[in-house]
Amino acid sequence: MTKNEFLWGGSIAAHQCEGAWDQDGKGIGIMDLVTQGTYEKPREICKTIDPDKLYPSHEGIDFYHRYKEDIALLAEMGFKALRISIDWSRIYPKGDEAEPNQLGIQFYQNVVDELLKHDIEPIVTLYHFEMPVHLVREYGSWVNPKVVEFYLNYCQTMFEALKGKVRYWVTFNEMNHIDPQTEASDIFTYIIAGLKYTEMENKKQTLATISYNMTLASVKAVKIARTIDPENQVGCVFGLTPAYPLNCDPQNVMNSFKETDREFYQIDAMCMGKFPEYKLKEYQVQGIELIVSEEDASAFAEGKLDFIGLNYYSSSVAHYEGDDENEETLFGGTQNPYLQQSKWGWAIDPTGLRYLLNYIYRRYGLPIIITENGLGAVDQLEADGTIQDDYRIEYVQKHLEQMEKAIVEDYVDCFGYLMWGPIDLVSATTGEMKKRYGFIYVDKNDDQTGSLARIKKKSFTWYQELIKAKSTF
Ligand code: BGP
Repeated sequence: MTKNEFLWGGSIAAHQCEGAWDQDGKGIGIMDLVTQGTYEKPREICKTIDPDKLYPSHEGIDFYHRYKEDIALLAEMGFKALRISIDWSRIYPKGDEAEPNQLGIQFYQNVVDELLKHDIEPIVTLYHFEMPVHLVREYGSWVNPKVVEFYLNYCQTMFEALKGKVRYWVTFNEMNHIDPQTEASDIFTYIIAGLKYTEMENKKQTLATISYNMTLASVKAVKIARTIDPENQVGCVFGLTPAYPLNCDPQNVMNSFKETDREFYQIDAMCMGKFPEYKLKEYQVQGIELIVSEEDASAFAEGKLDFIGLNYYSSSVAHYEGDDENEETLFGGTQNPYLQQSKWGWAIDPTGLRYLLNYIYRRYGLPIIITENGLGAVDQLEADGTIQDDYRIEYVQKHLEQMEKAIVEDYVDCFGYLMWGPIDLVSATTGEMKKRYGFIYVDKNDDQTGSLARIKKKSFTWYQELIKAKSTF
């Protein structure tokens, strides 16, 4: 990669693509216990593996064995960067071992070497819903500060193992869905911390503690990364949704601000050098106990992020006076009449991307990389072997137009665009293969049949040409 070259590329996550869930010493990760679901039927979170049920992470798209072929295809598209995640349970199968699993380390070294061979910058996420189940069962997950220590030990192992090869690190993916102020669905608290919301005792206290410990773990990881290699650039990825007001009723505008803003307190903590006072006061009033020790305070001061990763898929409509706040929906709620939705009910809103890029940049002044964006859609494999995914091209194109406006007209420092799931993979929220994002089709169906063959979609060539045409803004 030449300096200042815009990082065109994509993002994938270990549990959604690797498969090989029990090979080469890997332990059981939290997502290995989650079944196949659909839009209508939520994924089931099991205590043990039931041989009669389907668990999509077990095979994924078999990236574990096919990474060379897959990376070659991404290189053919001209990718400048690929964001991967490391599955913690491959490195420390139970999470609390004294020594790491060398085969797990070797796999990621191989993947990173393969990327570098093709001149693709690896961007490595250390925690993308992949936590050893043992840490949840034995230690109670992130509620326990010991888990912070295990996480830091794991991070240190990977910083050392990939030193000099990986420059961009991401401490966590989307921890922002953890917020004690909101009701959560089981799948969201589970994917982040391995715990079901409905089974949590003292929900607010538990969520606040988990969130605090993860935030603290992130700032401490930043410091370790820099100590090991001052060249390391460390970010954290947040999945953000602007919540628009239903109308200009000032109360609704205020609701909109609050709903959008409530996902920012962890970013404040990671970028402003201290855990925000407003959050601590909020906790105090609610009887939530949280003590920021002196040691924690210096960790926040010393572990500020180098960049912010933004996952953006859609906007929403904020709760308004008189609506039913308790309505149980996954990204549902009130639909915006100005926007169309994907088949999975996600509002398609390119302008929301420009809005967020501006909001984040003006608040923190840090470089931003779009770490996820894309359209989950049903693709049709035609008889002639082609996939005409014009809807995907249109989606990405429109979002890129807004990104360009943010960079060129609003002067936002955005240094890359990583499309989510450039090769079809398992959906995180529903577990489906049918919900496809890729430029590359994977022949695999929800009943786990299929040859796993990779087929280029129409969007493959489109993205390839786009990358060729534009190396900076
Ligand atoms: C993000 C996650 C990804 C990815 C994406 C799309 O929140 O970071 O892992 O899955 O959402 O969601 P889904 O796969 O459910 O369509």
